[in-house]
Amino acid sequence: MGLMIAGTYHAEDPGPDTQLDGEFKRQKATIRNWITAEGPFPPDIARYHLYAAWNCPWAHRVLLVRALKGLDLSVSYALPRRNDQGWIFEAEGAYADPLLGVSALHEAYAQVSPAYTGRITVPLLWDRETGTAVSNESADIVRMMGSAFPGGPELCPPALEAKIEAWNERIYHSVNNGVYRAGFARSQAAYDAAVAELFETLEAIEAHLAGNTWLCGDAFTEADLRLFPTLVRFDVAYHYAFKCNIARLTDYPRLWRYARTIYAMPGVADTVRFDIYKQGYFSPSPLRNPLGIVPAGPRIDWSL
Ligand SMILES: N[C@@H](CCC(=O)N[C@@H](CS)C(=O)NCC(=O)O)C(=O)O
Repeated sequence: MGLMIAGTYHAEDPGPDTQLDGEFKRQKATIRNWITAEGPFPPDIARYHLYAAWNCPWAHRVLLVRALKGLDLSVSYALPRRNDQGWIFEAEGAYADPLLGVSALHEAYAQVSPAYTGRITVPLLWDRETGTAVSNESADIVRMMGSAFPGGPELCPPALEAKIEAWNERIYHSVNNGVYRAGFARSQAAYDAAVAELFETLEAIEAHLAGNTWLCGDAFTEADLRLFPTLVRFDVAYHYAFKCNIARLTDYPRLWRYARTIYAMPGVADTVRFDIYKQGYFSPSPLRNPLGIVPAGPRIDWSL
């Protein structure tokens, strides 16, 4: 992971997210404006552009909102493997940046502020009208897009907000970020704690799904949307690359059916790229995968 300091990008490992006790702590996002009718960023989808990467689970949240709401939001996809410039783009093709034509994402961040200091992350929501970024926090982007633009399922109905928040909080810590806490742990103790919490929550969700179709009862909500990117990467990436191997997703009958039900929702399968997940999570890493060899399997049938 790298870090931009006063406008200059520094490639770094372990980067700012790993503490001395070996525990991985994800830093907070730095750009947090909101799309609102009254503010400088009005709900006009044609103004906005998304910087994403297929393998990033946080960017995947935004790709899911885009798909489920049928939003006409243009996207630049970074190459799945970061290099010493972080997230990079090609000059043309599927990994080009048609908006600003940057070759590395840090160049876009430098346009937000020439002295920008912080991590260079996707997703990044861009406003072509003001030539700056709206937000680099996926949780905010999902919430603001859910309410600012019509169409698709109501992701955060006020009556369910407290339940949604409770699941979000638990799932973020132990599952979405939990897999990273396991995979990026620098000590046995940090790994043991992360992996135990992860599987405890998966077991709790498996039990919950015995009497409920969705996390918050009868309706698909933001909580389900935020769980899916981790589930869809689980068996091809986290199980092996991040040592989350107490069980596979396919070992949990209800969770596995639930994940396939989301996968079957209109537009969702188009947001998923299993081969790219493997490319990304099995990138060369001195700590985790020095030779960068990508495993061939597993073979999984996602049909319902
Ligand atoms: N808080 C951010 C986290 C995003 C994030 O950590 N993205 C990762 C990719 S999966 C990234 O861009 N990492 C690059 C880096 O840290 O250098 C969000 O949820 O939007």
